Amino acid sequence: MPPSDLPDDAARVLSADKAAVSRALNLVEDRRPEAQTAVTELLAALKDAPKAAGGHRVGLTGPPGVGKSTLTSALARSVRRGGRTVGVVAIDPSSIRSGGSLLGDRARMSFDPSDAGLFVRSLATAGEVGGLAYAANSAVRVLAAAYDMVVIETTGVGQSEIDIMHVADTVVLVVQPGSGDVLQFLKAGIMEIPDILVVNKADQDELAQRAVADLRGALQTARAVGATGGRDAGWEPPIVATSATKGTGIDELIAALDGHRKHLEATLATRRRQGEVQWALDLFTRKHGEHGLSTLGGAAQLQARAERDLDDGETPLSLCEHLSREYVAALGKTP
Ligand SMILES: Nc1nc2c(ncn2[C@@H]2O[C@H](COP(=O)(O)OP(=O)(O)OP(=O)(O)O)[C@@H](O)[C@H]2O)c(=O)[nH]1
Ligand SMILES: [Mg+2]
Repeated sequence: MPPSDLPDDAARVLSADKAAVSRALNLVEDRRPEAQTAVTELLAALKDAPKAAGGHRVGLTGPPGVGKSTLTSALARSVRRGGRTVGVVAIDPSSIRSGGSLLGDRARMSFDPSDAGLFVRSLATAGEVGGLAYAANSAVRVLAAAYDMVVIETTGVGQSEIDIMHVADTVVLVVQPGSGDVLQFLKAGIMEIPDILVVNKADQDELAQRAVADLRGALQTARAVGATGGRDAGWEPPIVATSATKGTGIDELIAALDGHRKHLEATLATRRRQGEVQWALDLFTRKHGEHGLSTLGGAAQLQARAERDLDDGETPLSLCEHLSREYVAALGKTP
């Protein structure tokens, strides 16, 4: 679709107009029904954005305070120097927005505001159930239409790590030396194996090399047990030591990211499609529960249906709306 046929805002997002991207993310954050309808329309218009297909969606996750935001700043600066444009969104499940600023903002990133090829925003989700997934999915699609690389930062190991998997092509888990809990999670199969592991603060602690070795061990155990398996068998997750504050290891991280993106080339479309199916069904299930699923034929049937409908041009948000209407209609028919 040529830009002139698109709604104004979508065309502006495609041309990486910062004000338009910012407005779009304001809508994503706004949980009122009319805003959500507008997001659905916008995402439908951005669905086949030319930038999105060739771009890279990177999810950066890890425990609080390990240096994710500092690392994101360093990464974005390096990627920009290489010529690619970057959109960053930090999703903070614990914060709310007030008077335009984010209360309890944990992003703490420093960027050159005059750089047109770099966009950075925090998104509040105020701890709503499904809020992180909704915000992450929508924000990533907006940014992917405008920038070559999209980085999503989320804090926490657990649900946010699972949610981020559905939206990111590459999941990076950031830890710091001495973070034994993450090792335990990996070993016990509580956590999916990320695509890339980063040991940050490698400057601070002479134990950084030890941490890399420990992680390698935990990874081997996790893979041997095969509990969560990682997302694809043919990829050996690299472990990169970085210092976000000193800027060391950033080139290695970029090489690892580019390596993974290249590795995904053949399966990327399928991976993104699976993420969309999962998102559509998650949204529906969060609204209507197991009863919703079973009323419309069960998980397997809905999964197949979601794949077909998304191929036919639905977006995850519009599909969820259609399913909800069908569910309500079905309820009306049962005595
Ligand atoms: N020595 C050292 N300190 C670092 C490094 N990276 C980050 N820090 C410091 O660690 C603290 C937390 O950094 P953030 O980037 O805010 O960490 P975060 O993971 O984004 O934190 P949350 O978003 O709150 O989970 C700050 O004081 C940083 O200056 C590093 O490589 N070395
Ligand atoms: Mg942060």
